[in-house]
Amino acid sequence: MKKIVITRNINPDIIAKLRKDFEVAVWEEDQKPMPRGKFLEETKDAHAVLTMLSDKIDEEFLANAPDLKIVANLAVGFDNIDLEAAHRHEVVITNTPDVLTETTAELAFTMMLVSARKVLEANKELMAGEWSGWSPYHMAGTDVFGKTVGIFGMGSIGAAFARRLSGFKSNILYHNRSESEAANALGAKLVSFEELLRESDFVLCAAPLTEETKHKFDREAFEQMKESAHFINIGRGAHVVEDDLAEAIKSGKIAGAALDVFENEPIGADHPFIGLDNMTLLPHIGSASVATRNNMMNLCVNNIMEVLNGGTPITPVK
Ligand code: 8YV
Repeated sequence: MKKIVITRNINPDIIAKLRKDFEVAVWEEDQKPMPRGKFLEETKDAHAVLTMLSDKIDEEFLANAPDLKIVANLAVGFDNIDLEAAHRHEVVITNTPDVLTETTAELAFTMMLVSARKVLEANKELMAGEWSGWSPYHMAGTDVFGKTVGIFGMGSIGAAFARRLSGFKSNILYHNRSESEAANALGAKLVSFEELLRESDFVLCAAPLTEETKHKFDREAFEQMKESAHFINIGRGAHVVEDDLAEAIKSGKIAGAALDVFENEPIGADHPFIGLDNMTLLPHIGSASVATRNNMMNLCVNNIMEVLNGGTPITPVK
């Protein structure tokens, strides 16, 4: 019987269909990734693995699993995977595009509004019993309506975010490797990275992490942004030099930041962002609606079944 290793405790109803024809080993400890040693041990004789971003798919892992046919990554991003090594070992890699687009764009939009309107500070004050009364500028934030919004990375999530701006009479700028027809159709304008930083009231990072985009948002970038601007990141933490962002927030170089991703997750109490004002920090929940997570899991399972049954993967990463 072919063996499938699943590195997180995912919905048992969704993996039930795998159990009919395959041996399935699931790491059942919630919220804790399968330790590397256990992962290598468990996957030695595996034919498929269902992985998360926290699982490194590298030469060591691939050389250790000679029967492996497919790695189904439960994410649209695949920066945890050495694609070249996977191709060398003739292992199919799949991801979960499209099914999470709207959910992730929705969170990005929420983060922008929350940051602009000081929603977290206002809620915190009230919950602490510290609301002393009305005053004209109490918790007065900034409007999103009518502002310039810059999107770094105009893939499907960037485009879904841009679509949501249509009710806000926004001026939309974007920076991308290539022109996006979907963005152009919304009236968005392709600009240089510098123009995006200079002109935008809100800057959203929705790009995949690559060598070119790593640490793109550094001190120099934050210095070019408006002092009234907000930075939103639902891409990857490593797009940002985190100490530089902490400094930009502390010194008022930018007005606020809303982040769903961090360079080393999970972050703890000693992280430079903890305790800073004007920061909306979320624990990587971009695609976390129940329906979307189920769709992502189903897509991984279907990819695995296709490949192990000799078919064609549904969403291969080329
Ligand atoms: C995943 C994500 O839920 O899809 C991605 O790339 O970052 C999230 O949607 C998370 O990475 C878990 O693997």
